[in-house]
Amino acid sequence: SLQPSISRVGITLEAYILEGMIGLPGATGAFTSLLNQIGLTAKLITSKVRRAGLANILGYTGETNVQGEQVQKLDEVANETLLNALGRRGHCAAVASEELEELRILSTDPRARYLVVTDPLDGSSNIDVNISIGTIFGILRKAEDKAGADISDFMRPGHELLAAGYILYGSSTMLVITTAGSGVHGFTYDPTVGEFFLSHENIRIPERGAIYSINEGNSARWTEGVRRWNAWVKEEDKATGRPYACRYVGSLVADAHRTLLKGGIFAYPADQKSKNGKLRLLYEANPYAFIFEAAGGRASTGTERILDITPTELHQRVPLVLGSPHDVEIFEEFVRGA
Ligand code: AHM
Ligand code: MG
Repeated sequence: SLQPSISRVGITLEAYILEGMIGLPGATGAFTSLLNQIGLTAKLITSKVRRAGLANILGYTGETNVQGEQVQKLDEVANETLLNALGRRGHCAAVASEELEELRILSTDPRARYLVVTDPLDGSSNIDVNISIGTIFGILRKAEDKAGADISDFMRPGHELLAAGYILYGSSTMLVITTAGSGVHGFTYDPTVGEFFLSHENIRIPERGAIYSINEGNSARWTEGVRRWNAWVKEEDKATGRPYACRYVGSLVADAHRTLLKGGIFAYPADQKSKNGKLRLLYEANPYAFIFEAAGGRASTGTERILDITPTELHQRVPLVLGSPHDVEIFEEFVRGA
């Protein structure tokens, strides 16, 4: 008999959101609208990132262009693009951005219930060398009905996130997103039609992997536990698939994306110089921890679950270990000295 055509090909991000495949049970139109604004932001920033190399030539960005105009850096452009898009519909009360010293209030309407945390353009050291960069975001709900928001509204542990995702400007642009309980889904951008199409439905991280990702240049400053773990991944042992391969782009969005799809481990631990690690709890660690757990992976500081940490400052740093459950477990064992 003929099978009806229930095609998973050609589903756009918008359609997926509209069908409630990503969203919240009983969600209001406001949340859906916010997700759509993020989809729009992804298109707007990608068009800017894709012209980055032309910036100085064409005068889009840079320091001072040939016309002598003051021009902006790409990370500032991404930040403004995102703030404008999120501010347009009025559902987002405030944004905490890695690019901004202070919170940015977008709406003082008490009905604006959502808060966004973001690193608008992560991997800044890779911008000038044409290597993958990305945008990271998370959405929280304001606990109280009040006009605007203040820093205390953002001091929520990551397990309270309603949604998290990232946009990777790689050889293609991809948007990966999860809303509480809906699984992790990836969409690939087709620039010829200007749409994100579902390409990776229900991403699950492998139980264990064979790749480790860490800035090994810092090894002299690591703790003993991290050094012993590092020696372990490089040891020869057929039974446990070692030595692991080493891959380190230096853009979290790229390193985490590879880890999510292929399994293994990414770590930016604390060291003698960076006592709390380098990455930011609100903008980087929490969104990724939320995504990795939703995909069956784990996210840890090495000693505790990232999503359980209650932040005390906006720009707080945290040691970050992301990956396959088995690989994060092994890292933790070495840190414990087991
Ligand atoms: P940024 O927010 O200034 O771009 O820095 C964050 C980046 C991450 O993308 C990446 O994981 C890390 O810094 C790399 O740091 P390092 O160059 O110390 O290895
Ligand atoms: Mg960053």
